[in-house]
Amino acid sequence: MDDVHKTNAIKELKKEFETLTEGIHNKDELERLKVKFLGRKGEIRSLFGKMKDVAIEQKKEFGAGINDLKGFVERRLQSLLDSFSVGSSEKDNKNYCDLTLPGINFSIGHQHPVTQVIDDLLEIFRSLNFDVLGGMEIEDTFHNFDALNIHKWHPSRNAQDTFYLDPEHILRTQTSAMQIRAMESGKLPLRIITMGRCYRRDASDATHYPVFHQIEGLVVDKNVNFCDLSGILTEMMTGVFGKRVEVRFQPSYFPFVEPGAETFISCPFCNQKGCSICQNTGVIELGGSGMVHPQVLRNVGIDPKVYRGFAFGWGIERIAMLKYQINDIRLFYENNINFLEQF
Ligand code: FA5
Repeated sequence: MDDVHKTNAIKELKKEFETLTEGIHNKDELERLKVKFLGRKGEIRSLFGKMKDVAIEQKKEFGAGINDLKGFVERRLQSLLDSFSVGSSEKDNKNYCDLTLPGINFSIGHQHPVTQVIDDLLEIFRSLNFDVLGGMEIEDTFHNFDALNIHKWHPSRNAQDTFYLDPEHILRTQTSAMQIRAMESGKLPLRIITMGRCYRRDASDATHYPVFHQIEGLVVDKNVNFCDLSGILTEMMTGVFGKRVEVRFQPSYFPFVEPGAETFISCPFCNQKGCSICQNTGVIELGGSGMVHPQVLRNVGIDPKVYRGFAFGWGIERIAMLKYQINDIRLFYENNINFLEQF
């Protein structure tokens, strides 16, 4: 066998193999091709059989050429096999990556509905030029009760209602304690809000929880009145609900305001026609408010003949329940991800 012939035999076999691979559509056809080329009586074996006809000095080169071809055929057959394995079983091909499969959903954290309402309120009051005060959850009885005109015998001081840390320190029951701290600062006029957690030994039910949030507002100036209070509360609720709501006052008693009022808003869901949310009353109660009691001003060294103030304190969960139409406050604290993901 001369040089030309042996080179041609290898080249032609390679060409034939390449042509045949183009017509392969499944594993069975692939298996038949494998037997034809790599089988015991296959083409490559028969090429090796021609070795005996090759001159002794060319045997090495001829053998290397067949081995190269064999390697080429094996690699090509394997890659075809891999491509047919795609979709049948991932195990067959560890490198397989099906780009058509849906991606993995990563859970993205988001804000708790109560935090969302707190952020809304912050934005509203910043736009109304209020300062925002922080606050402490552990308060002394002077700021939480005494300075707010809450007498020693008042039932809210009872250990059944308040969490005492020691006889003079408690978990604050109301953000009104911050009214005193704000006025003690001596800066007048004052225009502040403060928000945060409050604690009461209330049994939990659909509208009460032992820990809850309040927003407290306080304005102290020389010439403020109930109309200003009404205007601020109207702005606040219109901002929260995104539509005009009206504020209505009903006389009520809080030791630190005079006159004091329970505060209602027109139901933003039925425009006062009556619905299940407002229990057909057309209005919804949201918290207390009133003109700061002259004695409270005196308690912090402010002359009530010169300055007047108004204040309000509302439950934030209550606002969030209305805004998102949630009928049980406990849902906020159960940390059920399915519930929280809706907001
Ligand atoms: C007060 O706490 C007064 N400090 C409010 C105030 C401030 C009046 C300034 C006048 C001037 P009251 O106890 O009613 O008032 O609570 C106010 C709001 O806090 C309630 O309307 C309610 O929305 C919320 N709240 C009270 N207790 C709970 C509780 N256990 N769970 C959830 N929310 C509560």
